[in-house]
Amino acid sequence: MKAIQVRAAVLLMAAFLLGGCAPGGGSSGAATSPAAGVTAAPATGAATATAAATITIKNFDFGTPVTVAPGAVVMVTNMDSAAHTVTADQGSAFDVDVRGSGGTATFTAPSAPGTYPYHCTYHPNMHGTLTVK
Ligand SMILES: [Cu+2]
Repeated sequence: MKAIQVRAAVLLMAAFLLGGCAPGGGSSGAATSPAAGVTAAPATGAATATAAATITIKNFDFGTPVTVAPGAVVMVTNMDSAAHTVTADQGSAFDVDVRGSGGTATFTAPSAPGTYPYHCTYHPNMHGTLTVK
């Protein structure tokens, strides 16, 4: 009886250790998809204005430059406590105000391919670039 219990415990531990190996393999898989937050994944399902890309503002920085298709919906997430804007440097290609502390906003990317520098109207030292192609 005792021996069986010990054996079961050993098997459980072995299973745990084997299971423990899985995250190691998983982490190498994760390394292949660091751009997941930025890529324009072909959206399936959820038809309602699914964002093609997300700009995440953090520490007064617009983060990784984003590339989207013409007219794509771009989501902006603001992780700072301060409010920010995503405002095209030239013309009125896009201009959204994003509340702080996890606030979000969306805007539609220009339909003309090109590189669109933008800034924050509250913090003129903040700059980013949106690429449309
Ligand atoms: Cu700002």
